[in-house]
Amino acid sequence: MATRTAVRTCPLCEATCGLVLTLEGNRIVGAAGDPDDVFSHGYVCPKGATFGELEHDPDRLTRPLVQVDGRHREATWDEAFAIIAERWTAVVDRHGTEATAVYVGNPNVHNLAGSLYLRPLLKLLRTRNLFSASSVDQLPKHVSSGYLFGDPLAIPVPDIDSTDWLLMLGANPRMSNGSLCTAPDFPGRLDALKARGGKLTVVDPRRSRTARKADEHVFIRPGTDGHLLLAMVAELFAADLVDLGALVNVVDGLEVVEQAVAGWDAEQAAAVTGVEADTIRRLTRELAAADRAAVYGRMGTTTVAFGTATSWLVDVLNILTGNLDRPGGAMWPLPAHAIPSRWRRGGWRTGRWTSRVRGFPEAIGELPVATLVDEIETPGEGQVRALLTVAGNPALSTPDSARLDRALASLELMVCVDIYLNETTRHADVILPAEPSIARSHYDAAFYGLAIRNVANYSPPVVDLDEGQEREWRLLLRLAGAMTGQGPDVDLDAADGFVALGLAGQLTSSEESRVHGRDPEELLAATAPRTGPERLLDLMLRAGPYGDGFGAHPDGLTLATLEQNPHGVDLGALQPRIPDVIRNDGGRIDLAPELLVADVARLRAPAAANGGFLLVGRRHLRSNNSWGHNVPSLRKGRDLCTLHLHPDDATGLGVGDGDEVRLKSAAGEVVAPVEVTDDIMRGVISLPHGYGHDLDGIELSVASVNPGVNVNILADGSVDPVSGNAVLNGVAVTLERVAAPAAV
Ligand SMILES: Nc1nc2c(c(=O)[nH]1)N[C@H]1C(S)=C(S)[C@@H](COP(=O)(O)OP(=O)(O)OC[C@H]3O[C@@H](n4cnc5c(=O)[nH]c(N)nc54)[C@H](O)[C@@H]3O)O[C@H]1N2
Ligand SMILES: Nc1nc2c(c(=O)[nH]1)N[C@H]1C(S)=C(S)[C@@H](COP(=O)(O)OP(=O)(O)OC[C@H]3O[C@@H](n4cnc5c(=O)[nH]c(N)nc54)[C@H](O)[C@@H]3O)O[C@H]1N2
Ligand code: SF4
Ligand SMILES: [Mo]
Repeated sequence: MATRTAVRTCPLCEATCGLVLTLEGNRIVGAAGDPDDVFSHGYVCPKGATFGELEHDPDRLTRPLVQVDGRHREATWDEAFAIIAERWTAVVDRHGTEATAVYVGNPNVHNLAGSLYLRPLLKLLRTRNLFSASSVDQLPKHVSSGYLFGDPLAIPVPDIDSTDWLLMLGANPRMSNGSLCTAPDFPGRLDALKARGGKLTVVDPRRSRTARKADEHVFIRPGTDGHLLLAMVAELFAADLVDLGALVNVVDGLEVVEQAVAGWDAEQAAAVTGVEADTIRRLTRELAAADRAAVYGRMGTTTVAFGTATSWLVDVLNILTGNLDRPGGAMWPLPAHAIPSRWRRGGWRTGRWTSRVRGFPEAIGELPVATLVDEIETPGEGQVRALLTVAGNPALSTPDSARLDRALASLELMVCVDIYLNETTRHADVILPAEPSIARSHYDAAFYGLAIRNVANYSPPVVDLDEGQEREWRLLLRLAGAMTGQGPDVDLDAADGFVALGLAGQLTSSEESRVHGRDPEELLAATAPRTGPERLLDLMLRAGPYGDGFGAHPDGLTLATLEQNPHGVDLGALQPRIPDVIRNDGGRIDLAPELLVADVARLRAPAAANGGFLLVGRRHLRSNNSWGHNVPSLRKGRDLCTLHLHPDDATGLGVGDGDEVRLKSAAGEVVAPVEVTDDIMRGVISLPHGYGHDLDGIELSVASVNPGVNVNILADGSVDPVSGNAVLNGVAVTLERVAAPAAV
């Protein structure tokens, strides 16, 4: 059969690599890095290279499923939506909208449907029970950025292409390919940092692949990065090394921070973190002395008990050394699509409401998913009885999973938009499958706002929909109608027009947009005949900072420009953005937000002794959270779901490679095979997440052959109290050897 090629951005992680797909008809028969991509220059990882296998996975759902007598069977779309319309509204009629909840998962930020059409749906559902993967991930960074800069989306990213000195805590981009720092070919960029004489220091309780190739690796006791960074801040003040540089006139609260850290020092931090005091002082001096330096923290700094304080201290260090908002430091991208802020200037805060059972504060409109289980289990007004999940697998990804699994089974109604019958969706009454990824368009709205260069790249659909498939954005609109009493049939074109008009209205009323004051209807007319995500994207690009402003800047960007440039448009290196980027009153950085300064006291309090092991996670190139395990090529090679254990600890327990040990925590227990390695600190163990594909009623024929264990059975629902983010790293567990079966 004749083949053709298509160029497309990979939607599988934050790196946004360009792929060249080879197709026979509608089938992908090859995937390679796109050498002409303006950002990734041909880089590809094993997930991108096996994209075709994932797309054409025979277990992928192509028709709606409904559950009858405990079994799932295929149904028509009309049947599926009729059930949803009837039963969701019945729950609302009986118990109110607060008895309904939504969980949205990670792939939504890799997909225009989720990025553009979820928000209107969530608004219409009128419930505060909104949960997402953010609260098992980066929520602390949103909260610290919200308080520092007035905008929880204004997350500074390390300018890794031109820095001289990079301190990386709790991140492993040679495996993850980078997070909250979109940089395709992260490994190559770290190599380039080294080649130009720069220095990379990695802080991690494991000698990760990134740590191994760094100039310096510092082992740290899990969960204590905040203590380390606090000492570095104290040392900057004590040694008179604070130099705000160009930030000197925009920072408030310097003295408050100085007071808050006074009396804390490298020796105290050393006792908590296990990092030598001399190392802490030396790193502080290196940071202060470097011309262009950046501090960057990821999963190991956010999914811990002090996640928000640690995330804040990362940027406090960037600010105190004058490295924020300058090339080679920590900078803000300026993406091509205008994102009208959901937050009032000068008004951002958490805790506008609290969760019903455990009283956790709302943050960025969400409640912590660690407490979803409490909201389902605990009787009373507002008890959650119906749940919608969109592209999420909380049964594996969120804490106290065994308990959550039981709670999901107890719901009156569960509706899932997903592509698999998996650990979460097996509980669904109705599953609505999304279309194949290559049948939809792509633009990384979320990640261009976190990228180390300003780039825009749009990929049109590569294939048409097959008969019987539906577009996910249309499913979300239809759900909005069905769940709010408009019946199972909604005029989707009218609903889409309504969403577009709303966006145009937001853009024209935003002072930051190139279409401020214009008539929304006029803009809509100018985007004709586009509809759906393309219309929304065209509006955003044209209103955005490089846009044509619908005629006001004739040479500016439109969606058509991106269509003409399939390898992307490079909009240049990051530029300083202060004061525009700051949304606090007066355009000033609040270095000392009350909530965070108060949390320093918690950080400084003596920690309870822990006799057992501390559990941390890890990622691998051949795995993708919980849904990358059904791709045959990625499952080849050695087993990835093993328990990393230091040789001395292995000796102490009397176990060796392949032996099984039982891990017990406050929440539960699992049994995992040991892999002895001195790449991990003594007293620390590591198990990856997203495994445990051995449950009844799932259809993952490859993943379930070697299912692995679900590490989140061990996480007990503890959170960082400031953000509500789950504690997934630094979980206290005890280990015991599983006795070998007696010989017969
Ligand atoms: N212990 C521990 N737990 C963790 C982590 C950790 O490091 N350690 N990491 C956390 C992090 S960072 C994250 S982001 C979360 C992820 O948590 P989740 O987002 O809940 O889980 P994923 O594994 O990403 O599952 C994504 C789901 O979306 C479905 N899906 C894939 N593509 C599509 C699509 O196009 N449309 C729709 N509708 N569905 C689709 C998949 O089938 C799968 O069910 O896990 C978190 N959990
Ligand atoms: N191949 C692959 N790539 C992925 C994913 C995937 O599942 N597979 N998931 C994607 C997602 S959703 C995300 S959010 C990103 C995450 O991207 P990263 O944060 O870079 O990913 P991790 O590999 O989880 O790296 C976390 C590191 O923190 C260390 N660590 C654990 N606890 C601590 C601690 O207390 N202190 C310090 N300093 N370090 C600690 C761990 O040992 C680990 O090396 O990766 C994305 N990319
Ligand atoms: S690094 Fe991420 S974006 Fe690039 S090919 Fe791999 S999965 Fe895709
Ligand atoms: Mo994530």
